[in-house]
Amino acid sequence: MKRLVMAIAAAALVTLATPALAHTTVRETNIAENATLARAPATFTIVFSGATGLANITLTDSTGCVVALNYTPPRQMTSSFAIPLPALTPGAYTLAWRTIAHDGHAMPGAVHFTISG
Ligand SMILES: [Cu+2]
Repeated sequence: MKRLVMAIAAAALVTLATPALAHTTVRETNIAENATLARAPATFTIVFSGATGLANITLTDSTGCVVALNYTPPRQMTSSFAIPLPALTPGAYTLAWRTIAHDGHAMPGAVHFTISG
């Protein structure tokens, strides 16, 4: 009986640990958080710690207006994404995304930056 209890406890621990393992973290972006840039790079690249789904990514300006991106996330999970950026006028911008982990959980992320012009 004691062995069974321990087996159940071990299984519970594995279950608890799984969500963190299933999630990925941002390893690298080519625009640093709060960066000030003379002009937008042609492409925003983001690398995750492992394969993840990208549900969506949006670019908004300082007034909250959406700046159209000519990009459709791939259907399959992958660890790096390259999103073409349009030319941007000076101002503050936010790139916000939502990834989907292997366990189906959505994870938000964002990078804020300024185009100084
Ligand atoms: Cu999860």
